Amino acid sequence: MTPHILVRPLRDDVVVAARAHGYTPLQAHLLGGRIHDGNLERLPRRIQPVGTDLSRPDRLPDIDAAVDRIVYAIRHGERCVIASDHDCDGASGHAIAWTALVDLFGMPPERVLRTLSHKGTEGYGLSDAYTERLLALLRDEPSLILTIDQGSTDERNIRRLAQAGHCVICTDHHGVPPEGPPRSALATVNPVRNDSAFGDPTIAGCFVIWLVMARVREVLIEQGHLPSTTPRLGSILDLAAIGVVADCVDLGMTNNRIAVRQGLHLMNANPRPCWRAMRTLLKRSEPWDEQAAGWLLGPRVNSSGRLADALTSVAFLLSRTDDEALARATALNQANEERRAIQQAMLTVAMPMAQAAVDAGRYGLVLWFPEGHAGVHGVVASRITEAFGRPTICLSPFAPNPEVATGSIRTTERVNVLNALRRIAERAPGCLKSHGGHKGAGGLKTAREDIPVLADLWDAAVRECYVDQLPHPAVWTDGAVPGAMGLETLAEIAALSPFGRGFEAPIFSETLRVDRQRAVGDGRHLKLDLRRADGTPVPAIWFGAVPEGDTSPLQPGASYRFAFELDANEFRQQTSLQLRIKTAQAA
Ligand SMILES: [Mn+2]
Repeated sequence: MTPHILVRPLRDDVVVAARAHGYTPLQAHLLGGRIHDGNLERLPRRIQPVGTDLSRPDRLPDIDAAVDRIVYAIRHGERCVIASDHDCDGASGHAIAWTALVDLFGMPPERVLRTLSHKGTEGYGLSDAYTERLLALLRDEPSLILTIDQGSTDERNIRRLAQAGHCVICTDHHGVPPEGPPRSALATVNPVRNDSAFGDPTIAGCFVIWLVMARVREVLIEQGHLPSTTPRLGSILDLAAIGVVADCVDLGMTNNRIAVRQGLHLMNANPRPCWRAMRTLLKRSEPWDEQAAGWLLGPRVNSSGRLADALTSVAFLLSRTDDEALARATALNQANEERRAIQQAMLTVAMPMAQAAVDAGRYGLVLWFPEGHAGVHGVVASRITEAFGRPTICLSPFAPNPEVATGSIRTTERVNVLNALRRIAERAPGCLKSHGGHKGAGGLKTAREDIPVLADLWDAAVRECYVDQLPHPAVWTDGAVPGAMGLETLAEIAALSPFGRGFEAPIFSETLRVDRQRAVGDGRHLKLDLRRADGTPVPAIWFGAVPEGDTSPLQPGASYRFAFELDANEFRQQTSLQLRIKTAQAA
């Protein structure tokens, strides 16, 4: 399906305010498409916030109880157990907790146990299997268990841990069930709780634990347990930046922008061994930016958790020496290659399945892969969602019990995953064995025999959000580039970074004439000489333009409406601007 090229609505009041604040016409145009409220007096501080703009951590629900208990454990030499999710956000949060407890607060490393749920064999959260592993591991001594990026929906297993004498503190950012946060946890620090006064429900799981540890440091200093010279938590924000970027949280929000900006700054200015090693391995000469963190680091840190035990990811982040870091980076890189191969194989099967479901009139897609790999579900679901513009659930057998299907969910702008799942749970109690997630993504388990029921209910839940419109893939753009295009255009754009979900990287759309085209690489990519309406020539590259076994979709001399990003092209030590084409339509 060729995506529709759409133009973002522009808020004129934002454009005017941005010009008054000294932004260039291009920058004001971009801000006008990205800021949706009238809070404009402190516009520059919204775009480039500083540390003092962070929301106050003491407004997070239960944070005082959590901090007091962690401080008590540190001061009394209790054993602490980190119990984190296995994705990049979980691994980042895990590394933050460990670094804070051991490196900053001086806990003996042997008193901090590192555990992560195993995606393939234990599933998400404090599952039965993961809880049994914890109970066996901790049998010899009651411990303080800190969940990271998980736990809000796991009352049943938290109660088992508490009954065995352990104290559980949940730190999380996932949805809380209607009956409230887990009662058996001593504290549930979660910004999405109904009673949260924090004011920002969009922060990542790694950032929740970062805020908790920032408060723990303050209290330890107040109590005289630590010197006031103890490094601030800001010194380890690099570990949060990667979790924040990889979790695709809203980058229009101040807290997330601070984490990413300051974290990236640390990754470049004072890189720890892991960042240096990955740059060496990937032969990357440019500094880390949010795109590289999202596309290069995120998937690699995620890769070990997708296919095996995510401890390698945490060990990579915590590497003390360059040699250690390089060995772990190499292992992650290899896991990422394997993940890509599995993903490619699954996509080859998934695309025709999705097409068939679309042809059958489905708005919401449920795809079942009897041979599928749960480790790459999420990525496949997001590719399908993007390609067909329809919210998608990818399911495959749950390894410990193949009668159960486990799935990942991705969605479009219109459909809130958590709301849709709640509606399904209401209409067919028992259809969902477990479910969780947030607005933009989620996961579930269902009995294999219930998949057809789930498929109908998911389609119905999606359809309710599309009563006035047929779902279709779309590329949202900023319209035509205002004024000339040059290398300085790139600098103007970069000054507004970080970009990501909620504050999208600019994509423009213009009608351009094709002067010349030539296939490059394996013949699927096109190098183009295009011409703007005012006659200016612009070079362009279009990766994957030519479908396999087909010819170019473009005719020389004809004009098309292109959607494109602006990119710097380095050739023979000369840098020039080129367009990176995303899609084209007849003009
Ligand atoms: Mn998360």
